[in-house]
Amino acid sequence: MKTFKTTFLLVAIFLSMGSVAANIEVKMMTAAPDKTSLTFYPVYTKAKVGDTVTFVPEQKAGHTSISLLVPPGAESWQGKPDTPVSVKMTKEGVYLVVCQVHRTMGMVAVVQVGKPANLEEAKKAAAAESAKMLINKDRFEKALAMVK
Ligand SMILES: [Cu+2]
Repeated sequence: MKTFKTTFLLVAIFLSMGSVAANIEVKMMTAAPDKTSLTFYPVYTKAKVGDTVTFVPEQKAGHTSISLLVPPGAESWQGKPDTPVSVKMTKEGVYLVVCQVHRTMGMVAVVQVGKPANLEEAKKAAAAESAKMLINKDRFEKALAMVK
C-alpha cells in the first residue's frame, strides 16, 4: 500500500510538471529534402529545458556536430565523425552548432532552448563564423532570424 501511494504521488508530480521531455532529431545531411546541401536539417530547432537533441548523420561524409557557442553554464559538446551525438539541453538560451568538417561550407545549426537570453552574443559569434565561410554565408543569420 505504501508503494502504491508513493507511485501515485510520483505520477501526480510528474503530470503536474506538464510537458514531458522530448527527443528531437536534427539530421546531418549531404543532400537535404529542401535541395540544400551540406546542412543540418532542420537548420533551426526549438527545444525546452530537459529535452534531448540528437544529431544524426543521415549520409556519411565525416559530418561532426560540435558546439560553437552555448549559453552561460551549459556544457559544450564535440561529436565524432559520422556518429550520432545526443545532447541534453539543461540551460535556456541559444546554441550555435557547426559541422567540424564543413563549417566553412556553412554547415551550421541553431538550437533555441526556452528564452534566448544570449541572443546578442550568439549573433556576434555567428557573424564571426560566417565571415570565414566560402558558401552559405547567410545560414546562421537566417536561422537566428527564427529565434523568438
Ligand atoms: Cu558536415
